[in-house]
Amino acid sequence: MSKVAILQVGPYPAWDEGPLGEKFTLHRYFEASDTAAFLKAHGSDIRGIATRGELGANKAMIEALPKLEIISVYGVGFDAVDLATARERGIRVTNTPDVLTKDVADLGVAMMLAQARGMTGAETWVRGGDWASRGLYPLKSRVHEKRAGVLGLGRIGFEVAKRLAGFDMDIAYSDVEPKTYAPDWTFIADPVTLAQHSDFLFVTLAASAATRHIVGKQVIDALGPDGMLINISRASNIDEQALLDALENGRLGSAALDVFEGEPKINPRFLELDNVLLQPHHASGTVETRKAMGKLVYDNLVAHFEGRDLLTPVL
Ligand code: 8YV
Repeated sequence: MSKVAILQVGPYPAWDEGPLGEKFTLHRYFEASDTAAFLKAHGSDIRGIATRGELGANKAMIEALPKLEIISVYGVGFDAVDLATARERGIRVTNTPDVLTKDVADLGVAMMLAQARGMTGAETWVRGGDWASRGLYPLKSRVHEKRAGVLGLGRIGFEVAKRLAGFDMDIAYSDVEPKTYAPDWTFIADPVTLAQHSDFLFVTLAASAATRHIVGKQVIDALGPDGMLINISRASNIDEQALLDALENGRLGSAALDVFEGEPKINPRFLELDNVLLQPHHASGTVETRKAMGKLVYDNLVAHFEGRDLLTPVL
């Protein structure tokens, strides 16, 4: 029996590509120089998409695949998948929740600490010889016992807040409603008020059309010249132009960012700033988590084509 054809939208580590390639015929979209011609050539056979969180599957891609049955996302975020088109066509969608939650939270907290204590600059201070020639590194502000705001207390936000509690921080959060699982933290419905009440504001919202630019000029100004914004969700949750303006003119103290509009080609204005910590969208990037994510992508595809229940369905 011939293998089911899958459109592979982005690369995976070898330990995922191996089993996927044995089980399915993989069409490697990301290696095509003319993607439209590629879809035209292979589109009529393809029954599944294996994609990554940030790459998703847009309307044009889904529409080019008349036999498409399932989209399996390597990532918890499925905002880049055109869910409306998938729903209309009865196409199933899966993601990789839970397995990455703690790694994403770990990186968010690490970014806060690294940025607050100036660790990137401190490393350069040592390596560049400034320690020996200029002496002590400039003093930074502390993190413990400060006020943290968590915008979106879902799985990842909850794990961030749990970690911040270990630093004796005063924790508040925004969400659509107060969470019964967060009795010790202050619920503040309005993001602007949350920002006013925060020294460090974490953005941990699942991105959607409704949350686009939820962190805009008002939230940024409320966080203020001594505040720090940490984004481990999606770039679309923040108005990036407003963020850049505020970082450039000191209306916002600093930022630590793992996600960017148009990544990996980020706005060059970020590179000119010394009050921002830049990370290459790697919050889920540990071997352990990526292996678990790859296994879920594979297991969901196999379950679907063997007629079994999906493990982590979105649709
Ligand atoms: C990426 C993510 O998917 O989980 C998500 O939504 O954005 C990440 O885990 C990861 O970079 C793999 O592409």
